[in-house]
Amino acid sequence: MKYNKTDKKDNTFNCWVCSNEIEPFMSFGKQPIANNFLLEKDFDNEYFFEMETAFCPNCYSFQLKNQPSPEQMFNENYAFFSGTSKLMADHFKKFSSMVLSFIESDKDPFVVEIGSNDGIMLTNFAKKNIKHLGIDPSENVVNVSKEKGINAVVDFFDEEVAKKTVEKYGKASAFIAANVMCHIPYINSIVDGIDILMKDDGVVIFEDPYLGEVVKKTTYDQIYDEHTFLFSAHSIKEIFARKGFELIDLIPQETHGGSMRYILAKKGARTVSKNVSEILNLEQDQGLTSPETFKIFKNNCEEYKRKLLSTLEEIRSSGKSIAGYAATSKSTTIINYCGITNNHIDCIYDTTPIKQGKFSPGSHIPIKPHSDFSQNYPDYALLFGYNHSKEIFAKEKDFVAQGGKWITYVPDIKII
Ligand code: DWN
Ligand code: SAH
Ligand code: ZN
Repeated sequence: MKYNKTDKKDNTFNCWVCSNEIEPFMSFGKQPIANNFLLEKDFDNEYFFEMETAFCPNCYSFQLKNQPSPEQMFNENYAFFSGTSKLMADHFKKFSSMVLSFIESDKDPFVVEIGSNDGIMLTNFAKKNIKHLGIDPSENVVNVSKEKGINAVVDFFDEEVAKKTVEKYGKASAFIAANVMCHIPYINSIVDGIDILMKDDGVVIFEDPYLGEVVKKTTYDQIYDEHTFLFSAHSIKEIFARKGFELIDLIPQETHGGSMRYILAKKGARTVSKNVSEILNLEQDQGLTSPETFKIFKNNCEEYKRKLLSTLEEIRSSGKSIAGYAATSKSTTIINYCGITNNHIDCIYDTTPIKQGKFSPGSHIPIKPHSDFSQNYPDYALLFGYNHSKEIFAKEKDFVAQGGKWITYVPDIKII
């Protein structure tokens, strides 16, 4: 795998995409591994890194300067299981139908998904007996997908893995990914791999949290160790142009607080939707190609940090209790950047068994099973899983009925 960490004496580094020399515009301070829920005995050895963000004006990539190695983040103890959200399962069912509509004329369809996790997407292809392969380096989640009858391997996708895949299975009709492309620092090797893997008329469909939404709503919690990049249509266009791919469609998504689905094919192979030029123009208007935008973003992050902390402190000083709801990866940035501790929130309730009984990364707030929530309703619940608010509000009506209040911070800090 190609992963060359840069470590220069000044604060500059080479853009992960185009090697242009760039400098971070902001630091979120020392951050831990966002999915490293840990036991008390491991507190002293916890890994931290300085989380700094930069924008490359040459290829428009918004990126982290440093992050832990991919193996430190994605391994047999990975704590995120995609299947924890029912609405996401519905979302991926619809995603799979769209993929099929693109490859319906292919007599021998073959779908490759990277970041296939517990099989939430590929189960839709497996059920239809469509040849598929999932590639994901986190063994525990891959094992769950295999139990569902999915064909998957434990590996980090890159150019070499693409070659091995073609040797074993032949070329792919569709390369798909959700919330994983933005996790990969050696993104050029991924594009090389896609180029090797794809049939000439193949289609590339993936989605990730969208930079335009993060800037608009100041959802800086999308920035954490795993997210090397926050993409825009401009950055994806640049990243794929080197291998002759073009954007053929762009479809905004509501998932994960605002995402973008990117659809690409070899230049000239498929019709280009008018959405592409429309969204590229909107990005220009929003300033997603300009470094000035990120100076404003930095100020907005600092203001949100102050506001959230003062809201929590005000509630605590009135003697009321607060608990976190959903120990999301995103909450690691909120908690550690804002300086939220066990003095602010008593615990975080979460449905994932391997997080329960452990402590949150960095700030060491206890994680409790979701089943305990209704036994000990707090006065206020801080909604770390705001991207699942529809699903969560629907199942927590009793919390509100008995007088509980939600604290949300996207798009604004509100008590509801
Ligand atoms: O990009 C990524 C996305 C796809 O998923 C990964 N890098 C990691 C992960 O991010 P996240 O942890 O912020 O994802 P979610 O889906 O916002 O949060 C999942 C967490 O929320 C799980 O620990 C389960 C919990 N949860 C809960 O306790 N009650 C979730 C739901 C829907 C609930 O009702
Ligand atoms: N697609 C799922 C999971 C996203 S979490 C969803 O949207 O819910 C990101 C996943 O990407 C993790 O399971 C992680 O193990 C995997 N991953 C990270 N780097 C990868 C790489 N180089 N190749 C394939 N998968 C990778
Ligand atoms: Zn660049």
